[in-house]
Amino acid sequence: MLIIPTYNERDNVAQLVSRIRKAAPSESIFFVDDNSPDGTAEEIHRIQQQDRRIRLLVRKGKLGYGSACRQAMQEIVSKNLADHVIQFDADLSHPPELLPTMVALLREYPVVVGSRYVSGGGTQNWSVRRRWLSSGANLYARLLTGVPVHDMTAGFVGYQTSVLRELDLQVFRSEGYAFLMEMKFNLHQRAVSFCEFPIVFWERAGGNSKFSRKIMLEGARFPLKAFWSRVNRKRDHHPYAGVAWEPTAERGTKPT
Ligand SMILES: Nc1nc2c(ncn2[C@@H]2O[C@H](COP(=O)(O)OP(=O)(O)OP(=O)(O)O)[C@@H](O)[C@H]2O)c(=O)[nH]1
Ligand SMILES: [Mg+2]
Repeated sequence: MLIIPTYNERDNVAQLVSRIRKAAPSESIFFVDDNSPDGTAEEIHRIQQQDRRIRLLVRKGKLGYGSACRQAMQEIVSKNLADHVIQFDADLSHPPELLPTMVALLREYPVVVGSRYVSGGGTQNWSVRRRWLSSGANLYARLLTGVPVHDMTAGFVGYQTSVLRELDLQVFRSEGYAFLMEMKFNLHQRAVSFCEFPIVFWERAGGNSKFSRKIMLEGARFPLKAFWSRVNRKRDHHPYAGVAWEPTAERGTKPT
């Protein structure tokens, strides 16, 4: 099942669904729309009349990308709706033509990442500045989080549902693309392994980006928080961790 969060994507959804259907006719789609003022939900509702495999959840207002993905994941897990879950953007940046590859890899691997930063992957219609910024941000995220994934902010990601069941999604807080790092970090902490395959990411053709200063700051802060939690984890697993050490007159040595 695909999870596609939408906010003001009315002009993209028809083409998106048509390309998805050509590549993956039987894959269910779960749209989560935050009551887009441009009428995205009405457009999805119209498409739904001809496509029974489309689910639509309309929320009260703009609650964020991260929370949209989490809510859909929680529903899929709790109602056992599918054995795999694939996150996908509505702006045609991710190639629907690679869905069969994603689904095939998910039969073998618990988490599959459509990656711009492995051999054969890349970006189209991005300025040199944006390319540098994105690869710099990825390197920063990879080093601080310690997650061995080349594309830490990849949003075309598939999970076996059993893996999502292990996560406590309610404690996740990220709203923007930091959510993508938060997922990968938490899975890595649980020793889940990743498979990356190359994709070419297309700059959105229509509609507007929801990228904001707040989302950027959250994205810059998350790797720092992850690094701090790694340091604490290491300290907690230190042999002396949790052992109160009071030197005594007889035995002034550290406990062993
Ligand atoms: N439900 C919901 N969806 C959202 C929200 N913000 C973004 N989205 C959707 O999440 C996906 C990714 O958002 P984009 O605006 O493309 O963000 P981005 O890919 O980081 O930015 P660009 O590269 O400029 O496109 C798109 O399908 C959006 O419509 C939100 O607050 N709520
Ligand atoms: Mg986008």
